[in-house]
Amino acid sequence: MRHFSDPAQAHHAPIRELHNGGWMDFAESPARFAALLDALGPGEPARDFGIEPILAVHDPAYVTFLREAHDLWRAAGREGDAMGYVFPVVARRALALDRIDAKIGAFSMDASTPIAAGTWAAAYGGAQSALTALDAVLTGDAASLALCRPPGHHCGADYMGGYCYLNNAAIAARAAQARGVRRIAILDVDYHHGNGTQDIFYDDGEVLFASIHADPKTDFPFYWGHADERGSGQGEGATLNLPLPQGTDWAGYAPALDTALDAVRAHGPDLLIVSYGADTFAEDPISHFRLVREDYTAMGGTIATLDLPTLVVMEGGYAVDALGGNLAAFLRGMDG
Ligand code: SP5
Ligand code: ZN
Repeated sequence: MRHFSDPAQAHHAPIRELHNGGWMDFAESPARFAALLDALGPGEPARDFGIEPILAVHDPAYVTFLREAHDLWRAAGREGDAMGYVFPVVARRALALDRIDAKIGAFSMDASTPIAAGTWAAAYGGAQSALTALDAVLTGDAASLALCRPPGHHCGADYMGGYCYLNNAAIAARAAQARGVRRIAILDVDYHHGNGTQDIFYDDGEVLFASIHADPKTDFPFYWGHADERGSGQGEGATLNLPLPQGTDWAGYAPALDTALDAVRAHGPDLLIVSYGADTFAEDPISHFRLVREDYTAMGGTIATLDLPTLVVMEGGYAVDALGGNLAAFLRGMDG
């Protein structure tokens, strides 16, 4: 299948993230993007569909914040990457405060999503990659791939988190709906629960969100992704969470994938969007599943049995040396 990306995606380069009370090197590194291009070739450039499809998902005040945050940080006399350290808890008043630290806290959920000089341009380019790959599917390709980086599935309509700033899968889903493809399934196979995507579509009965991920009792993002979260209102039953324990291998994973695919079939979508993360890999440095290379081919092959027009959007995967090979193995399965 064809793949799409934007060169700006290489220039988002935060230095470090806060984790378990200490600093670690930022795991979502530019080297990931280089590894994907190395393995798959340069692919095709993203076209620019403008800001409107981004604003169909994200709050305008949040988008303005993302664009300005690094400049505001520098204007406050700070060095390095913009990063929050105070976060409003649920039910605090929404206050439109000016201090950069107050803004960051209000628009984010964690301290592992720094804003560097190139962050906005990279996130914007990634979203355009998703929109360009979507266009390929809507104009006749059976499947296409957006090499998004930074990833998207942890950020919601008005917050960033988990290395994510713009929700590429959600932006593509809303853009497809604007073009008349109303019924959509998003299948999220990243190691982490896609809390942002879930939040965006929680009340929406047209978009199924089905996710297989590490149990949030033990893993990020902790507060979402539990099995009893099933959607609300019109969206009740259109969210499916399949948490699995640390240590899960393909024997444990495959039945959950079958359950997710049954839900996709029952939903009857006209488009499938796969949020693909390779951080389920046994050697991933920040994750704890035990999938191996050949399992990704099996995963892709199983998903292909749905026989739906499919957009694959890149999410996580931090074993950089294996990342391109793992994605290529998945695509081999998808392509049959
Ligand atoms: C898109 C995506 O995969 N985002 C993941 C964000 C996870 N952030 C918190 C990671 C916790 C990592 N545990 C690290 C152990 C390092 N020894
Ligand atoms: Zn992940």
